[in-house]
Amino acid sequence: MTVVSGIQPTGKPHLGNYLGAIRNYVKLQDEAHANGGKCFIFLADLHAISMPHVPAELHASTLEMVATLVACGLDPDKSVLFNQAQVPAHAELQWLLMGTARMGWLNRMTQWKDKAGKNREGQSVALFGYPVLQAADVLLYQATHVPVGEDQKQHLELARDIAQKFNNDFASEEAPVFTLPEPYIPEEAARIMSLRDGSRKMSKSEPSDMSRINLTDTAEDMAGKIRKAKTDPEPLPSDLAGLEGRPEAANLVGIYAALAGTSQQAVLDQFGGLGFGTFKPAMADLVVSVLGPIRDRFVELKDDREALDAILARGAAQAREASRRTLDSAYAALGLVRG
Ligand code: AQP
Repeated sequence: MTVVSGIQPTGKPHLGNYLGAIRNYVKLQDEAHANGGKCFIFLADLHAISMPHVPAELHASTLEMVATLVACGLDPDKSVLFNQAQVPAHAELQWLLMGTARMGWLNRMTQWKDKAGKNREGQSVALFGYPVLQAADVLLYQATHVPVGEDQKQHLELARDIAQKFNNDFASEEAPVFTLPEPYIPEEAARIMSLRDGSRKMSKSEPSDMSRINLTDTAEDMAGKIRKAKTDPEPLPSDLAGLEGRPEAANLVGIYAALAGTSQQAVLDQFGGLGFGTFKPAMADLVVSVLGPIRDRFVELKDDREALDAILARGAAQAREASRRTLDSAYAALGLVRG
């Protein structure tokens, strides 16, 4: 079992990142550790430059994200925790895979279409090639399990297509260069939506801070955002069918269930027939009880830059070592000779 996943150090990590991805990193880290497997979790700083960014803030944001991941339960003694910029093999393999990825495949990516909008011509080449770097990220370590939110499923399928075509074109069936990665997307909490609009995913880049619960928010901020979350005037239904056509209500029930570790039906058994005036304070208590301790640990860790830099340096050395063999095989398979 080899677990690989990454998160961009852009903006503040939110409840969607936590439930859709980070919580599963911790779960798989512990499973891998108990079974002699490996877990690589990286800060995707190379991905972050695909959109406008402030260079002077990138390293500080990266360290802040490391502090958040550790606060959430990632353990540098169990996982290899690093940033892409310190492991040149990521950028190198991306280039090697550029010859295999097809324009048509990338053109179909929903994230590209969403982020580029109507201004495709004005986007960076890096935004278009983003999924190829993502393929390199996981293929470098022969990943078997890739914990991601639902929005990244399409990119993982593309990584499989790239790996398959590369293996077919440049390797033998008996000795493939790449393992085909599997996405790990537990059904619950695969897609957490904005608190202001149940049709849009909760996102770091959404301008309104009221649309998301940041892992670094205070208890008062969290409770305030839940109190002001968009809902409808109806009470909660007593079965799942009653949530149809009510995206905001469905989102809040989904968040509650994911945090309480129960089913959405169990939440409706408890709150069906009651209004949001009762449900929201109960939800705020639950959110604060789960995220409050994470925030407290984050506050303890965030200013110790030396310790955070040391975690990244150690992880990068381990990642450079772990990625060498696959990178060498990819160069050799393409007929590229290096010294
Ligand atoms: N709303 C979400 N629900 C469930 N999972 C989510 N993820 C992101 N948003 C949700 C998952 O979090 C992981 C890390 O995300 P990322 O920072 O690398 O990329 P992202 O998808 O670009 O995150 P954001 O918040 O949406 O950032 P912006 O706004 O910058 O694009 C991924 O596994 C992702 O699936």
